[in-house]
Formats: sequence, structure tokens, C-alpha cells
Amino acid sequence: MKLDELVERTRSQMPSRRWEHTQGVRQSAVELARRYGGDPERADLAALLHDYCKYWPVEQQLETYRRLSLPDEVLDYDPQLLHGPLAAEIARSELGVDVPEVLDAIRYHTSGRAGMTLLDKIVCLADYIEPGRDFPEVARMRELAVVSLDESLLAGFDSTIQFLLNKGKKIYPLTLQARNALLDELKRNRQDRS
Ligand code: DGI
Ligand code: FE
Ligand code: FE
Repeated sequence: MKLDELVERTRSQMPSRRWEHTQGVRQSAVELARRYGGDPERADLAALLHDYCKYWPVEQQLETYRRLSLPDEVLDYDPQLLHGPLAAEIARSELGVDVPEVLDAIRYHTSGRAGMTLLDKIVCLADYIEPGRDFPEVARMRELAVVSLDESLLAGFDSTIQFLLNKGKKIYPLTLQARNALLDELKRNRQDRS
């Protein structure tokens, strides 16, 4: 499918507020790709599709998730975690996206994972810091994003984990693994420099 068709298909899945968020994530993802040596076109495509299923009713998300035989583990956690893997699977099977790196960035944009690729990090961070976002840590994250992709993303996972802890909610293991892996990467990079 061509980009303009994908744009229209995606826009038709969501209310205008979420479409504005999507446009913001595209813009931020392209900026981050240019800054950190990623592929701006892939960043744009993954950002465009990342929340494709987010505004489907939860029942429809669950039903589709099961029908597509996606991994069960996530079903024990917050239903907010379904829309990434779902969007990746729809992108692959219905929208003709066949670049594994793009599909992974969509799949893991909410949870993160251990050993995130550059594109995973770009999309996940763009989702946190796009211009329309407003939460207490976002100003600090935007400052950090200019100097360190990893430090900024780490601050994002910290704030999400903190938020879930405060609400007494479960934390999906991939998010903890993503945070731990980022800490290790940052430590390794500091050692390499000294
Ligand atoms: O879809 P968006 O609103 O743009 O953002 P997102 O895909 O990052 O979804 C974030 C929501 O998911 C946020 O409200 C927190 C919620 N959530 C619930 N459990 C977890 C979780 N997020 C992460 N990273 N890990 C969890 O275990
Ligand atoms: Fe999302
Ligand atoms: Fe999003």
C-alpha cells in the first residue's frame, strides 16, 4: 500500500485527537532518526502505524488478538499493552508492511523490550515526547532527547514504571527488561569512553 493510502486508512481508525498525536509522533520520530542516524522513512512509517488499533473497543482488540493467535502472556496484563502487537500484525497481514524492523518498532512501542533496536527506541521515545504530550517529566525528557536517546528513554520508562507503581498496577516484564537493558547499555557506553 502507498503512503497516502496508509495515511487515510490510519486516520480512519481513530478520533481526530489521536490522529493529531500520531502526526506528532511522526514528526518527532523523523527528527530523532535524523539526529541519531536512523532511517527517517522507516521511523515515519512505524510512527504512522504505531497506534492503529488503539481506539478499537477493547473487546474488539481482545477478539482480534486471540483470532490472530498472538502470544498469550500479555493477556495477564493491562489491555493497553495489546494495541502494539495488534498493530504490527495488522500492518503485516493487511497493510503489506514487510520490513521486520518497522514491524518490531510498532510491536514494542508501548512495552519496550530488552536490547531495543535504534528504530524501537526512536518510535518509543517519539511517542513520549511528541509536541502534544503533557506530563510532569516530559520537559526533562525533551531536553535529554537532544543529547541522549538512551537517557531520555530511560527517564520515560522510569516515569511509566513509577506511574504504574503509584496506581498499584502490574508491570509487564518486557518494560522492566527494557529499562534494565538501557541501564546496562548506558554503563557500557560510559566505560568505553573512560
Ligand atoms: O498509546 P499511547 O497512549 O500513545 O502510549 P503507549 O502505547 O505508550 O501506552 C501507554 C499506556 O500503557 C500508559 O497509559 C501505561 C500503559 N501501561 C500499562 N501497563 C504497562 C503500560 N506501559 C508499559 N510500558 N508497561 C506496562 O506494563
Ligand atoms: Fe500506543
Ligand atoms: Fe502513541
